[in-house]
Amino acid sequence: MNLLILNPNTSEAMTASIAQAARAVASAGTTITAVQPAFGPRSIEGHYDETIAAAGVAETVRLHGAGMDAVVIACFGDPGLDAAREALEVPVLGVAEAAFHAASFVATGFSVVTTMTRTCVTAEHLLQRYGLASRCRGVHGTDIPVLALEDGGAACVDLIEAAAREALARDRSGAIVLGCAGMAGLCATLSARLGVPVIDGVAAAVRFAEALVGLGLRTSKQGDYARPLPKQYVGWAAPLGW
Ligand code: 2AL
Repeated sequence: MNLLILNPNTSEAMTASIAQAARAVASAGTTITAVQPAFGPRSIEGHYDETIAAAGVAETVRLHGAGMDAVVIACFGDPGLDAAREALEVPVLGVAEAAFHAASFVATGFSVVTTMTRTCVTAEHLLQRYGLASRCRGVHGTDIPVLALEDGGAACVDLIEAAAREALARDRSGAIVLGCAGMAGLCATLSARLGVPVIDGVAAAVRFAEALVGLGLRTSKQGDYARPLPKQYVGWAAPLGW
């Protein structure tokens, strides 16, 4: 199957590390294409960044969605997820959504360890939206900037490990969700060090996407995920209208 991994930020280095993590877990028959928007913030660390990035996601699925069997939006705020589902018929998964579900399969309660503390509220809002807030026992910022995770983030691993240990104890959690797609390459190291399930949403989303395609499931076109209504878009967004 053809799987599009869409990094909503515009860091080429992060797109490359996300693609590497995705290919490491993908099944033999899965071809990964990793892309990023042509415009938008280098990293997504707040509501403003996320709003601009969501428009980049919308444009990128229009440009690269054809011929794909599934799409993964690889930023922990899942920007543009519902818009991408409207625009496409194939399954579209967000990495936060995938990670929360994976964690719920292996622990009664999990903690999220993320980047900037200001992004914690984004994860909390998503947990509410996905109906999984009762399974999350805490969302913790490390104040590691997203771009510090470029090139694998090896320098950050000790900080993330320390935050995860504190979260496991304080929250009485059984698993850790990594709260940034840029942490994907650290999952194996942190799993080995922490001795509990550590969930990287990129890996979880790749495997869930394969499962959905294997089940023959597609995005419902009944109701709100129907194609966007045709209308004129103006200004720089003119090519994005249907
Ligand atoms: C993210 C992410 O996954 N990519 C990005 O640019 N920002 N999320 C986060 N919590 O920092």
